[in-house]
Amino acid sequence: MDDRNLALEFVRITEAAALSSARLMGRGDRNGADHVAVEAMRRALDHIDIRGSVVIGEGERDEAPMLFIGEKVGAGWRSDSDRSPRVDIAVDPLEGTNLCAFGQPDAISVIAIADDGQFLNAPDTYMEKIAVGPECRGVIDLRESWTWNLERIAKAKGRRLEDVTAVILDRDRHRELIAEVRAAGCRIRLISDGDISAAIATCKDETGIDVLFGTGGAPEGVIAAAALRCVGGDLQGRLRFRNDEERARATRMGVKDSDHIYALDELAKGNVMFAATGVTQGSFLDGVKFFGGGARTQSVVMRSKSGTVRTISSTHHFETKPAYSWATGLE
Ligand code: VTB
Repeated sequence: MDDRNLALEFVRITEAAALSSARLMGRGDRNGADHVAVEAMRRALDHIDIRGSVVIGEGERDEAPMLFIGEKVGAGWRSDSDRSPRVDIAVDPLEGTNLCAFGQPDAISVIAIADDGQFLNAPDTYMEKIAVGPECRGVIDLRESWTWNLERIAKAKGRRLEDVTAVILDRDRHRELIAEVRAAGCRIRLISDGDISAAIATCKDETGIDVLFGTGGAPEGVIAAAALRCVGGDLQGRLRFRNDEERARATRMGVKDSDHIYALDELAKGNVMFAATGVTQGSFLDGVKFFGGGARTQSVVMRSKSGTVRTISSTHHFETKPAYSWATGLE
């Protein structure tokens, strides 16, 4: 894929989804906020000259009306020429639906693109993860204890354990993990949702986050892996099933060894591209800010091939921008 030219196009997609859902920030309606993000993203995708297949999306065809796994998206499918690139698409139109619904930080809209067949077809189950920034690439190991990993991270960063900060989803299932990290003497930032943002935060010094630990969504693991491939971070993941049905679903989707530890490039291989726009104010991206007749957004777009990270601040004027009104319905 000629992802150089596509990069800016993809930012428009996450901008559209972010603008739509940001309008509903704090209204307590997570499904509503998600729904408008999905719709805007789906419409925006349809204007891009690609032949895209959704591999990570809103769920299986029977449970999601749009952006379901296997859905074909992009203008390329409607043209006779075979020129438009075939790409696989992983989306989370609103990562952190609760964060948006309650006006909490770090809700983002994300999309990741890879060549055909390069993303893990992750079933909609859980994934246990460790994610770190570039300085700790190659030092983590999910087979080892959390303490072992913390010690290696502290060493790689030339820090005392007391000065290492782990971000962990605040869930009952993490009680032992949290106790172990506390016993190791490390700092913890507990978050209510949004482990894609948290994984990316490990790659940015200003966030003060050194590592993401714990179990979140498997699809989110693949999207986070795409982002970390672009910025030179590292992530390992192991699928975790809540019941036999989830296990069976994973087998149907081609998972052979359910205990396999996926390395970064098994989750997202080859050339990948990642774009995200902030919905609510966050540690890694600013949220959408409205003004009379328009809004400002902040996005990031990055490619694994070049490693270039572009931060894009945009000012949108809804009246003069049919490109957004058709996708978002905003005026
Ligand atoms: C995470 C997080 C998401 O779901 O994947 C988490 O990144 C999974 O855990 O933002 P739970 O099922 O316990 O929520 C989210 O929080 C979205 O719900």
